[in-house]
Amino acid sequence: MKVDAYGTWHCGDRTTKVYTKPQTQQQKHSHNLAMKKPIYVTQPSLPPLEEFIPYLEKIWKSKILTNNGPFHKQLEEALCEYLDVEHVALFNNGTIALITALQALKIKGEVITTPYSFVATAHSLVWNNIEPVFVDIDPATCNLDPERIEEAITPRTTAILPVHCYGNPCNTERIQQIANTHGLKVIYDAAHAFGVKHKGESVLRHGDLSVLSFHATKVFNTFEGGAIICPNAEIKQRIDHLKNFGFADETTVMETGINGKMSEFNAALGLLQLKTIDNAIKRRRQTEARYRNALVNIPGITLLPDPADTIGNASYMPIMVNMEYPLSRDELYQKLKDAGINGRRYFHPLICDLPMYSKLVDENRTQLKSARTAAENIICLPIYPSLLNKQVDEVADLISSAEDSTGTTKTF
Ligand code: T4K
Repeated sequence: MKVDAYGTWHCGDRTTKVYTKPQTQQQKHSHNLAMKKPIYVTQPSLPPLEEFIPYLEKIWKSKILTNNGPFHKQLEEALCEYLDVEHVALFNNGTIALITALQALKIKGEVITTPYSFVATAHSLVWNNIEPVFVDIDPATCNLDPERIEEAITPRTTAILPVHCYGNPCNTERIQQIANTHGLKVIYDAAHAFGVKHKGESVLRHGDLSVLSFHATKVFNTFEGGAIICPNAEIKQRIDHLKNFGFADETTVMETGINGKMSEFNAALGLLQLKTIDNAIKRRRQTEARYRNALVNIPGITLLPDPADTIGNASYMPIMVNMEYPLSRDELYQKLKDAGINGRRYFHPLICDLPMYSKLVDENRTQLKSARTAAENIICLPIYPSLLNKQVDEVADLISSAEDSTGTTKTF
């Protein structure tokens, strides 16, 4: 007899909802698991529904649903202030924002980027007919290793597209130096870096443009959404045209734009989310500290170093499972899953190993050793504001009491 995640008992080809009191230890364990709600890698923060209703009433009354409406304008202003940046252009998601950022700077040819990211980073290049050139990461940050960039530059290289992976700031100074030397643009994929400060200033102030994601799984969410952070009014204007089909006014189409606009619904939600974002990030950071404290001394588990001079957003909780750990990464991932804890292997597989990219990688030209090691060892543990301390402890306890292949339980 088996119990599924919804508490339904399956016996042979019969399925029944009849409750039978669990007798054996094994049955009790299965029963507890079935009764328990799974813990996901993340869970979106949402405001109380009643607080959203007045915003919806305003939308219903005005009938302005999109196209740079009042909530859209307010959110752009509020985000400039909150993020301490000059200009924000809102988008319907981070991927379209990335595609548009590349268009706005007329990037062509080859772009140097990281294979250790979500697929949208490289996809945004291919959607612009640009060839991604994958360069290895620094294992301490999981970000593009600046010391490997120059060897990948060719006459066709026009830009660098680094990712602030897990919200860890890239080495922005070194990347800018390289870009200046070789006349390259820099666009940061800052999908994970909402609110991150480095050396006292927003990490979003670096490069020519930075791109945020406000997807449901992100630190700051508008259900779906994204933004481009622009350093000046001219580029913001160009991006505003591009995200609205290229329209500059009723009859003038400046270029072949796209529909990347954020709706009033999402913008209104964003305004409400901003009210609680400081507390949400504070709570994430507390959870990260609790995990770090519980996991720091477990042989075979490595935590990424806390980045220097940084106020992070604890958007992800990556751990590396090394050779000394009694279980492989995938065995630990499965052990957590069996206990209803859904970690994720962000970012495995590497983008360069996906079928549409694998032909592009010439390992003789660019070794991706650190990226491969990270992709083979990583698990991102659940982290989100409503995750309880006791749930964090449960995850940490499961990791610290590992069984090796002989079945012996080791408690560290
Ligand atoms: N660049 C980078 C570096 C990125 O990480 C991303 C997105 C982008 C660019 C593109 O930005 P967007 O175009 O998405 O704005 C998720 C997200 O879909 C994706 O936005 C994110 N990165 C990526 C890292 O993670 P999945 O396939 O892992 O999502 P999913 O649906 O499996 O969600 C993970 C868990 O979150 C679920 O198990 C449960 C929970 N969840 C998820 C959703 C969608 C909820 O509780 N509620 C929800 O509505 O990709």
